[in-house]
Amino acid sequence: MQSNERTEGNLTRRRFIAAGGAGAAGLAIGGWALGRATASSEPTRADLVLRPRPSEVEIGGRRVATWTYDGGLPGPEVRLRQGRPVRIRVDNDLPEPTTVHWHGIRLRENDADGVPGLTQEAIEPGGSYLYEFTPPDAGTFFFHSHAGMQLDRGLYAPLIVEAANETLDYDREAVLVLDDWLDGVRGTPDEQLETLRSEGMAHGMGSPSPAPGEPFGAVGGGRASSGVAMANLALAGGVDAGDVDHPLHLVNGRPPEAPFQVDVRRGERVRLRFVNAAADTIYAVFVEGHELRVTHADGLAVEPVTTDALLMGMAERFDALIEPRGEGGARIIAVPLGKEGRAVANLRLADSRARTPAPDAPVRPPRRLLTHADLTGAEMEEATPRGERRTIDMSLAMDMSEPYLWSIGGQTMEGSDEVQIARDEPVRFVFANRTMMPHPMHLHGHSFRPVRRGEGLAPLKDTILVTPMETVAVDWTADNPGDWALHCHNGYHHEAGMMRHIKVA
Ligand SMILES: [Cu+2]
Repeated sequence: MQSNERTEGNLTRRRFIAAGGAGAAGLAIGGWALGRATASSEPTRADLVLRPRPSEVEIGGRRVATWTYDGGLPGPEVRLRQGRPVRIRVDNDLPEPTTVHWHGIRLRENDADGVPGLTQEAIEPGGSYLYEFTPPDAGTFFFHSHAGMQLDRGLYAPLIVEAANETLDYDREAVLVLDDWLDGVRGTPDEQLETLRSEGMAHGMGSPSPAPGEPFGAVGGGRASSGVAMANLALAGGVDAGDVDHPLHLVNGRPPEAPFQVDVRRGERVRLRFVNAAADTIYAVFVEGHELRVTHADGLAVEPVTTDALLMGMAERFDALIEPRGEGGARIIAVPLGKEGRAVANLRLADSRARTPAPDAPVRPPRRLLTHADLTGAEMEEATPRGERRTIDMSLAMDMSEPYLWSIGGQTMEGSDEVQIARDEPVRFVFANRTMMPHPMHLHGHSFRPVRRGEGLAPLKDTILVTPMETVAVDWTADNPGDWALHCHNGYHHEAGMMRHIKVA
């Protein structure tokens, strides 16, 4: 089970910076003893060892059999320093092969990217693999298994890269990892996938969650983006937002009836790092009675913008500042689009006698819902490429040759062509979604910018939500040679063909 430090969760900035200087490699690991991997019996020296293994975890008082990293749910938070090399050894104690992917890290070391069959052979049961890389960017990331349906078990954890020079001013931070949960409660993810393959998507759909009262509006007050429109449709039951009916929605491994607590003081600036680690669920996330000042998307800085709620596709991350106010704290709520239930954590005010509202109490609806379309990217030092940009069709579709098969650019992963891109070539991927299902599209090793009609620099993203029947184009420059995955981050779609091999050489 989780250590006390992990459960309490809230490291103050001062504490984690101090911890950051303690490890031999400048590595701070939330809730972990430093240096545990240096015992003489270890076969390979590493700064940190992860042990994926079958575990029993407690979720709101019930014992659940699942797979975790080292017994915790989520796994141990890993904190790295920007620009500092790290060696992480993974000892596979699972009964199946596994790998670890460091999601969103634009690592130059292709063999550390963790895609089985593409960047490494999967780690066999009883085997080990040493991941060595240097995180180039600071920010909010996460790591997870990239093998089979293992992400929809408990094999995920936050990965925070601390800036070499932090410019954001805040007093305290909390990491909030969202997850949809069924493993050990309603079968296993593998059984769900089998059901989808044999019966198709009609099975297992949840009925729509209760709408938060009124439809969401746009952040700028103008025309709502397609993401806002989809969120409103999903809440009204007019569109499917997932394939699987997950019985539980968790924040940091906790259900609403035993919520994760974020302890804060009135008036301080709190940095909330949100990670959507769900396999099949898009969330609308908000803190009741508080505005969110969004500062980062997918780890990287954006022009700060104020909203009431965030639309978070699977594998997206957002950082937002809040200033706690009011009496008795507030609930942090993630409403799963098109599904029942909600995920809840508590913002708990120090020196307050009033209580936070009960997890299932009615929700005061947020108004403005922020999507990537509302963000302006911060200028990075990257050069804007000149000359022609090659456009590549990456249409998102169902492949009709089997009941549950998803394709990108007309091909499913099995036997597909490599997409060959020359080093430093400027390219545009066009994600034309020809399905009634949203797809969060993720590219490894690079970030891209969504193409905009209006002015303003789009934010850099590594994962972008493409809503039903929408077309989103993204521009990027292939400046990182290697074999990279492009895939939908719906774990079920991904496993059912929705991945391509991008070769940059
Ligand atoms: Cu998908």
